[in-house]
Amino acid sequence: MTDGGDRRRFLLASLGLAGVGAAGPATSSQTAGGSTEVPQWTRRQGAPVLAEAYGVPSPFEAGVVRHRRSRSALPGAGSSTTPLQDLHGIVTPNGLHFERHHAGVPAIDPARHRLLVHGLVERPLVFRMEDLLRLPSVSRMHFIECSGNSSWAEPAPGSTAGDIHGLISCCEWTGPLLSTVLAETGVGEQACWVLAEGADAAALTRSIPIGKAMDDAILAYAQNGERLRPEQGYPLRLVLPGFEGNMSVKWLRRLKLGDQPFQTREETSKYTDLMPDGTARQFTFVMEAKSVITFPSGGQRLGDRGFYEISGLAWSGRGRITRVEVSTDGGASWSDAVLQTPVLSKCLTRFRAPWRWDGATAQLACRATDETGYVQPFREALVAARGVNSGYHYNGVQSWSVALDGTVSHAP
Ligand SMILES: Nc1nc2c(c(=O)[nH]1)N[C@H]1C(S)=C(S)[C@@H](COP(=O)(O)O)O[C@H]1N2
Ligand SMILES: [Mo]
Repeated sequence: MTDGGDRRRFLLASLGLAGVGAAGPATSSQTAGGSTEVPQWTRRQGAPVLAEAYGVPSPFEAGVVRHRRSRSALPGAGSSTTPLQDLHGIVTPNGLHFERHHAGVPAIDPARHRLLVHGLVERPLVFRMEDLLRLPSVSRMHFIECSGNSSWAEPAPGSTAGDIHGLISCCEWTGPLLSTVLAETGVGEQACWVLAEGADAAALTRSIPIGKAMDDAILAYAQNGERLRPEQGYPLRLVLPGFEGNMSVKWLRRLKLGDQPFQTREETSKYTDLMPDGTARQFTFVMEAKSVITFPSGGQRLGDRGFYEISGLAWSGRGRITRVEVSTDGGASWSDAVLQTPVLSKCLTRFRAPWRWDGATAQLACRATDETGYVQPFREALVAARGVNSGYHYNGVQSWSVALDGTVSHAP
C-alpha cells in the first residue's frame, strides 16, 4: 500500500463494505434492520435536558454491568469484576469499578469521618475531611488490581476477559499525597512502616513500607472527577500505585507509624503466597506486568472474515509498559502492537494490532514488557517458579481460541 486511497480500498474490501458514494455510505446497518431513510428519532424533539439528575448510560448499553466473582458466607463479603471486554480506552467508569469488600460497604457521614495519624510521629494529628481538602493535592491515573486477579486454576468454560481478569480497574485519583499529610505530623526517626486501617466492619489493616508511603501514595477523596463511590472507599481511601489492591485501604480512618511491620491478619494468614516447599512469600507488594486481549475475547463471536483490530490492556506495578507483543498463531510468531499514548506509569495502557481473520481457527495471545525490562512470563515458567498453591499474583500469558464459526473462548 503506497497511498491513502489504496489503504482505504484495502480496508473497505476487507471489511466487506461498498465504496462511499455521493448519496452516503451503503452500510451494513441495512442488514441489521436499519435504513438510510430519515429515522423517526430525527423527526421529533428528543428527551429534555437531565437537570437535577445524575446521567446514566443509554438503555441499549444496559448489559454493560459488573459481574459477581465470589460470594462468601458473610453477606457483605465478596467481589465483582469490571467487564473489561465492554470498555474502550483505559478509563474505568466509576459505576463499573471492580469491588472487593471483606465486610460490606459502610455508610459513612463525611462530616463525622476522621483520620487519625499517630505512633512514631512528631505531632499526632486528627484530620477532618475539610482539613484534607485544604491540602495541596494531585490527580493521577493509576490502576488498582486485586492480587487474586486472573487465575492459577483453569477458568470456567465460557469465561470472558472480565470474568478472568476483571479484578482490575483504572481511574484518575485525586487527593493529597500521603507524604504531604506526613509532613504535617512529622515522621519519627525510627519510623519504617505505616499501619493503615479502614473504618469498615472488617477494620482491614495493612503495613506499608515508609518508602512507599513517602513516594507516591495518595489519600484519595475523588475518582474520575467526582467524590469516591461508597464501594470505592467514600469518603477517603489510600491508593498505593502498583501495589496489590488489598493495601489500598478503603474508608481510611487511621495511620500508625511504627518501626516494624504490624503482622496483621491480611499479611500473615492472607495475602501471602504459599510456595511448593511449604514456605510462604510475605509482603509481595508489587503487581508484575500483565496483559490481556479484550477484543476479540471470551464470549464474543467474529462475524465476517476480514479486517479486525485486536485490542487489549497492559499494565505493570513497576512503572510504564514499553512493549506489547501479539501472536495470532498460538505463539509461533509475535509482532509488536501499537501502544496508545499517553503511556503512564502504574496505569493501564491500551494496545492495538491490525489482524486479518482468514476464517480459519486461530489462537490469540499477548505478552507485556515494562520499563524495568521485565517480560510477562508464560504459565510454565510461572508454575515452575511458584507452584500452584497460591491464589495470588498470577500474571501468566493467556490465550484466546477463535473457532471456525468465529466464537472466541479461553484456550487451555
Ligand atoms: N477497609 C477496606 N479496605 C479494602 C478492602 C476492604 O475490604 N476493606 N478490600 C481490599 C481489597 S482485597 C482490594 S482488591 C481493594 C479493592 O478496591 P475496590 O473495591 O475499590 O476495587 O480494596 C482493598 N481495601
Ligand atoms: Mo484484593
